[in-house]
Amino acid sequence: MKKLFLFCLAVAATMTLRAADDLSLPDPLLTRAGEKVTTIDQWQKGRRQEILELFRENIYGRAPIGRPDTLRFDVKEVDTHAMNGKATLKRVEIHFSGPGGKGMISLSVFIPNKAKKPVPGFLLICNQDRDNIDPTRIKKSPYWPAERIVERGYVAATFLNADLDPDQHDGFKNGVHGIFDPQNSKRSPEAWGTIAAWAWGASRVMDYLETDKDIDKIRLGVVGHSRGGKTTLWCGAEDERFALVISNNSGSTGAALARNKKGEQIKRINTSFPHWFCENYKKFNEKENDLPVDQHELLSLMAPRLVYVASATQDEWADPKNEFLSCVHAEPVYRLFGLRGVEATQMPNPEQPLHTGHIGHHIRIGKHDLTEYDWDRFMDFADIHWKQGQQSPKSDTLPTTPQK
Ligand code: GTR
Repeated sequence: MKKLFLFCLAVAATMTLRAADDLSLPDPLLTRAGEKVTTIDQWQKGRRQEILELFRENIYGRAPIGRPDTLRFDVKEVDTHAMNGKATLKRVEIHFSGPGGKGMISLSVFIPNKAKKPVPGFLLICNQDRDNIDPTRIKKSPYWPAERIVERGYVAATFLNADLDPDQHDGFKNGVHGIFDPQNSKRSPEAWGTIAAWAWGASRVMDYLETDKDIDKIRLGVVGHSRGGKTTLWCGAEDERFALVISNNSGSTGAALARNKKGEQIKRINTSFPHWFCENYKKFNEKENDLPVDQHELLSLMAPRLVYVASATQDEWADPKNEFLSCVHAEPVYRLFGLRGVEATQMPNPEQPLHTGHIGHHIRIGKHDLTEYDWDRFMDFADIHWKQGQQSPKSDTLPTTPQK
């Protein structure tokens, strides 16, 4: 049985490499100097840093600061009877300041009362309007089904991306760019864009979450849809405290490979949203093959943590096929850790999730959106990998523990 499994892995590896060659994808396990990465140590200390730097320099930009010394948490409200007594709601203000002024993230967290503490959970980076994340729960939205998340035994936390940086091209004056960017000097072509600013915000929220004794800081997922999904991937690459990184319908410069991409391409995204990425990214307009990285390498930066890519059948702008191929081509890095990746080389059928490996995937029937179906699949995946067997994979699927 074990021999058969190893044989299948070897065949899959060959197929993956062949497909990678066809697309001229950079090999995540080959350094710029042409050295093959064969050990975890070489990956962690060398190649991982090299890839991360390439993404900073060419795509998302470089944040000028990590955790500011001025960071301060102010717990404004603790309501132990939220959701008809099913949850405790905490509303926390996360304050910071820099040379250009002050900022604040407003965080809402629901912790299931019945669950054993500390409780694992999900942090949504909300890029829709405030009504989708109403902490009073007068307004409810499938975009953030907080009741459902709590019912399934998880923490539901969220904040608004606009708290960090409004989604407009204002020359990087407002939001955290204005607060932390070097004053009176010309902006570097590697300076952080808006996606990186939102990702930085999720890390500041993590700074709070890891201090809360009710929350299981080693089992926290970060979730985002579309531009929010691009943000979660960049956040998970920069901040290894997130144990699970979920990108929903993230498409261009999210989960989807840039090379040979259908729908939105680099020139288009840089034209419609000139503030999302660093200035250097514009060099790759209509030149996706010149990029020294591709998005499968962004996924590979999550290894050995869990990563999840969700697509939708009608979301052609995002390109579900290239989102899936990214998962396939990130897999060699997971195998270096002795872990399974997405475990498929052919596009799966709609609503047939791939959950047994460390790279999760599903394609929902429908349009570009974040729905309760998606959330339920994210929680199924977390159940399998975090709660070990409460909703275990079917007996004919393979275990998820590392292979020796
Ligand atoms: C689109 C954009 C996509 C995606 C989407 C969204 O207009 O082209 O890259 O991010 O917005 O965030 O909803």
